[in-house]
Amino acid sequence: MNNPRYWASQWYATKFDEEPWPGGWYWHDQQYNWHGPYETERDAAVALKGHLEQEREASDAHERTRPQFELYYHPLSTYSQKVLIAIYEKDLVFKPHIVNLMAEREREQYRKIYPLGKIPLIVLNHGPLIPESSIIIEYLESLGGAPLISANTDVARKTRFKDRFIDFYLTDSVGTLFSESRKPESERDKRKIERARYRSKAVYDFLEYELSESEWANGDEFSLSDCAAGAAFCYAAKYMPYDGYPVVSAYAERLAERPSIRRVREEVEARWHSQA
Ligand SMILES: N[C@@H](CCC(=O)N[C@@H](CS)C(=O)NCC(=O)O)C(=O)O
Repeated sequence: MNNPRYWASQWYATKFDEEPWPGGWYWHDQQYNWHGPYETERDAAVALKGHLEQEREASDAHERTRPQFELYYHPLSTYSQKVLIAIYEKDLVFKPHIVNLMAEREREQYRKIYPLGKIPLIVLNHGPLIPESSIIIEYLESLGGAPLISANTDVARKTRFKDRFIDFYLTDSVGTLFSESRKPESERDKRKIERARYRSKAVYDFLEYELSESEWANGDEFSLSDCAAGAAFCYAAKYMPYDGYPVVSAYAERLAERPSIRRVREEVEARWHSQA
């Protein structure tokens, strides 16, 4: 065979007999650089295969580190924590934008992106905005990683219910108790505080019963509702202790041990220290 061409993918090994190169077998890369000479066609083909594998690995590594979306959030925001827990569970890559809503200019700037000024928010590469933590997590399901919403519609409905229940009646109530606690005693709204305590207690009562035989909020699989609880329980015990709720208390400990939640709480700690 004189000077044969062997196609391997779009690149090939070929044999040159004459100058300018020493005779032997060669392969060329994407930039048309020739590599060789090799003694045999097989040696050239093996070297070419190695090169293509290296290129594929480099491209896979690049894909794995390429942000899949942008996230506007703050490490101290409970609803941001809920989404971060889901992101860490799924091991997704994102471009972070920390938004400090306490800073007026930053808040105004952020409202140009999302007029309601609420975090978290994700922005997809091709433009659309996805606000609302639960809807964001629904979207994250399409990006792969560990599923957080069951394919079984009945299980999924219960997961979504617990997510909403925890958000509306625990997270928001803990938020109220926190903001009221920062006011001087005389300015506190007693009715608001009472309602927040009543609602938080209703969530604890429900979880105390519901979790008595399961590891996570919706059975034995960690799910969307645990993302909500992992975030709510970050501050809940301080304003609404688990006294008299042994099951809730044990669940809170399991949540605290979960690597995704530990990571989120380490970021909370780091943020507090950097602000101190
Ligand atoms: N229902 C929304 C709630 C988001 C929310 O209230 N985020 C808080 C931070 S944890 C916020 O943006 N607060 C600023 C504001 O209400 O203006 C969700 O689930 O994402």
